[in-house]
Amino acid sequence: PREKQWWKQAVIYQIYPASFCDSDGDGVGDLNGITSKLDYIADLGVDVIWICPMYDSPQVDMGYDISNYEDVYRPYGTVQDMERLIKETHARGMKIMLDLVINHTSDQHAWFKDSRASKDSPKRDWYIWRPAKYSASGERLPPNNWRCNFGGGSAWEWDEATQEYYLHLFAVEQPDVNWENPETRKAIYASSMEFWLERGADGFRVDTVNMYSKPPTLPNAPVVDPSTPYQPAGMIYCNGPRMHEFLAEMNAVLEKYGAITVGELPCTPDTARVLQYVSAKAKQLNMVFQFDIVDVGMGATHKFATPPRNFRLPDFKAAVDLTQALIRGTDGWSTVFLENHDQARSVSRFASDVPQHRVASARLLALMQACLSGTQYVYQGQEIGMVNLPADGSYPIENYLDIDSSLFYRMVQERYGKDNQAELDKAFAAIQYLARDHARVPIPWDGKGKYGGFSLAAEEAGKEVKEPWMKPHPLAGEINVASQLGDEESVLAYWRKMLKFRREHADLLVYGDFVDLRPDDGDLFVFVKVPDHGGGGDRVLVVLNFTEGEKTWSAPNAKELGLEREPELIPIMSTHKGKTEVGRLAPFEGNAYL
Ligand code: TEU
Repeated sequence: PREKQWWKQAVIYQIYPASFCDSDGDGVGDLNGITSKLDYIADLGVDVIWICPMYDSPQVDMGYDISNYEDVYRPYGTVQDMERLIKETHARGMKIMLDLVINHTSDQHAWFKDSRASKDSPKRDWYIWRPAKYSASGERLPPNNWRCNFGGGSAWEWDEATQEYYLHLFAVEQPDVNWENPETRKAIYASSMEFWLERGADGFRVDTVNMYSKPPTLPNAPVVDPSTPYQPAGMIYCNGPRMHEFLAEMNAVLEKYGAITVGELPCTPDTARVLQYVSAKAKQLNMVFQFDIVDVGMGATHKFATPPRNFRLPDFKAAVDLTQALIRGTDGWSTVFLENHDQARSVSRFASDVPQHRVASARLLALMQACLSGTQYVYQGQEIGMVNLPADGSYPIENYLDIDSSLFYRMVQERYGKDNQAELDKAFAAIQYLARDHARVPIPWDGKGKYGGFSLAAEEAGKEVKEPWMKPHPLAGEINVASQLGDEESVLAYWRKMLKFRREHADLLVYGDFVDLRPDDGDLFVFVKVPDHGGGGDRVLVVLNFTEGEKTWSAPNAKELGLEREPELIPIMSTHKGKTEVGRLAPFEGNAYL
């Protein structure tokens, strides 16, 4: 049987500091705001919190551009506030993970300032500098055709002063660190990891963990989009030759503290490759985030090059199957998540956010996730069923602030002209569907408070409260924490129930094997969880209706379920109250049977 570990059955709750809770009324979330909500989080049934970057940063990419690992972004608080948050988290029996962003730093980090100062700077080699190439006609060109991850431009930026290009896989202001340099690696471990482990952090969510080692020749990416010189190159720069050596080195540090890790693995669809990071034997990472599920419906050449809801349920199910397969017959481990700070809201993406269906949809997805194997992650606001920003004009494009959305929109304006309404509408539709902004709106703590109660404590203390850094959700009056807290029928109550249900049936729900019984069904998701040792014993059957219509279904027989006798199908959980009938499903209804 599969090896049990506390972190495998843990529920991890992700917090985005800027948007979680504003304790002082300045319109920006802060660490003391997080501390003030720890009881709320613990009550949900959470074991670990993960805080997105709270380090000092110019905030070009909301803190994923770090200018000092050893300090806190002042509007969020101080190192002392962080120490208090760690202490208070531990006092409630929870653990705390921080975000480890070490593929790149901010261009305002002292290391990069040194590096760019001159070609002879002792830190020149701490980043990735290359000379220009020249075309036959003498035009200056970047070293290769890689596109950066935001907008549509080159991954190389020309530095006028020292006449070389530097690599930035993300924003221009996020230069990639040169991991080939051992001195740089040592400095990274000390500054970003040990500094916080010494202060009580229990682990890290490791940003873009498979990008540290670049292929030495920096080869061109194949041309998939002939309309531009810059091509998506993730398949080239991810999973480079020295990745596992670097991770082993990092682990020597992490192990001293018993720290746990979850690493982001974009551009890695191959299960065998993923296992090299997350098999227990490999000792690289405890957990990984695969992108297969959250990439469903995204454009092939560019994330936003897609019309809304551009996928069929079987695509979604195949992606779920792929991530669940990670633990099938292996010593690897999986994660369960549909949301994070980079994703639009799951109810809007994978089910339905229209008023008559959104509560059922949120419950349906909660039930589904509770029944999938791996460590469960919940992103702030997911537990109250938050949905995407509306497309009805109440949240215009100017309100979208994320660099990913705004650079894309600007690229479309530049390419097609600011008066090409058809192209602009298409771009906005994609943003309304997939933008990271949907996850970054201030949490509505109380629909009756100002700005959705984002700064409620300050407001109640009679302070003047500023408008939040990002415009509040227009539906804050309808979807907020306060109105769900006392309501047993709320999405919040349902999530709490789901996390408990998951714990009670952990052998099957957390550790069991997943089998999709009807992979081609375009309307229903029907799967079974079987004991991981493959032998006899209970199974959990899960039936989920992903449509707006009523559906009928026939129960799988003993053979399909791997049982000797026909199953009795005892209902153990439903999205709909008092539901026991087998064979009929209301819109977005889901049921689990033993
Ligand atoms: O994201 C890494 C990532 O690989 C991308 O999928 C990113 O989400 C995508 O380009 C956006 O469309 C991580 C962080 O989670 C993200 O917030 C940061 O912006 C990024 O790294 C750079 O640090």
